[in-house]
Amino acid sequence: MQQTNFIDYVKIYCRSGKGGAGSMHFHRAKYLPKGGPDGGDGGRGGHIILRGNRNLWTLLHLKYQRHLFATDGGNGGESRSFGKDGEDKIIEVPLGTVCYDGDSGEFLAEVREHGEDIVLLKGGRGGRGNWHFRTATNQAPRYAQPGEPATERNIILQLKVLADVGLVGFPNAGKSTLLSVVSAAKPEIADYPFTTLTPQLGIVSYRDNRSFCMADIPGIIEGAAEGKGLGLRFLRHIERNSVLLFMVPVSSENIAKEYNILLSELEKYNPELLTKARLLAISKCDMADQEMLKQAEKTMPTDISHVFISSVSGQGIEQLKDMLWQELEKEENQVIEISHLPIDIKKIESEDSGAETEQEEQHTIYLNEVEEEWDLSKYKGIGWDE
Ligand SMILES: Nc1nc2c(ncn2[C@@H]2O[C@H](COP(=O)(O)OP(=O)(O)OP(=O)(O)O)[C@@H](O)[C@H]2O)c(=O)[nH]1
Ligand SMILES: [Mg+2]
Repeated sequence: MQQTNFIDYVKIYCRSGKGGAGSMHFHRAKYLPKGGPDGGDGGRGGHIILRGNRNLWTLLHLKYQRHLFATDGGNGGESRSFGKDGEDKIIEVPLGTVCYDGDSGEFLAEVREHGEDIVLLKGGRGGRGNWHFRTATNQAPRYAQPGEPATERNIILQLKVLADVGLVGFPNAGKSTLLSVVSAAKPEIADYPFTTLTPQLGIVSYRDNRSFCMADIPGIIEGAAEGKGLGLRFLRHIERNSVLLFMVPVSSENIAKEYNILLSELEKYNPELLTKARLLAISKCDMADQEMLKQAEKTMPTDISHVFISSVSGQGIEQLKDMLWQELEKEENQVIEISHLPIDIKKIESEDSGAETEQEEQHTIYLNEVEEEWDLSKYKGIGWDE
């Protein structure tokens, strides 16, 4: 069983600092009976700030920090001295982190750049001291403003990995194997479905020192949108990819059908996913005979360019890289804007909280579920790795 430190979901309770109170004070000095008001202003409470950090890859460092508080502003003092500003609480997050309201699921913010600061919760303003309120008719105001209260909020941070190419396919389609062949990543590979339980990233080096990033996500099955298999929550990791690489094994009886099932699952998750550039790789071609190839050609979808590959023999891999690079170079694929739909808190909590502790148990449940309705024999590898 794969142990993972890949945390892509955390829920945190945040509270900003409250503003310090303004001071009500009168100047006092020897031989100066009425020194006048001199109460200073209170300091601002600390903000809660999200900051992008390109050296982080997961939200692991936040997993055990369920409460984050900024400090309060100091109170104003005599002689017009200001209170100290509260200390901001900075939450460092990997690029591609999206922040939602923890109670309503509403989208709040997204961190995309290194060093980018987003103020999630503002600290309360400090109150003004009585020095501010002196006027010609009221030269000795006996009041000062209190500081503004703190604000609090539950927030959900979700990581949506930033990769160029995302792999989409049924379990056992050979996604992880492809990633292991084109990059230095070492994902787990096995001939049973749902080997990959968390997204994996690899850097694919291309000609002339160029490279791009590829994301391997867990397999998708029909009904994933309703929670079958590992569900669709991992699809958030391909939301920002420029190109989607679909993978269907050559042994599949009907390639177009499998491809369309995958497409419709993506659409159910977020229709905008279908606006991305797509390529289709027919995998495991080393085990194809003439008849299989003929059948594959017959059932090939017509609206997508395809390439026959084999991660074992290396067939078509260079061509695939060329095709991916061409798509990545296209201007229209460069800027990836996607609207982040609000999340369904109830659904996600049942999925995500369980994922950490009961992962193993769920895995077996999924397998059982799948075995009932699936003929797995056609997905078995040919055992070259034995
Ligand atoms: N013959 C052959 N077998 C392959 C090829 N690529 C993958 N396999 C086998 O197919 C099986 C599944 O491969 P994986 O890479 O784990 O598949 P996956 O798509 O990542 O599967 P999940 O992580 O479960 O979604 C393994 O037994 C691989 O050895 C290939 O090009 N040729
Ligand atoms: Mg895999």
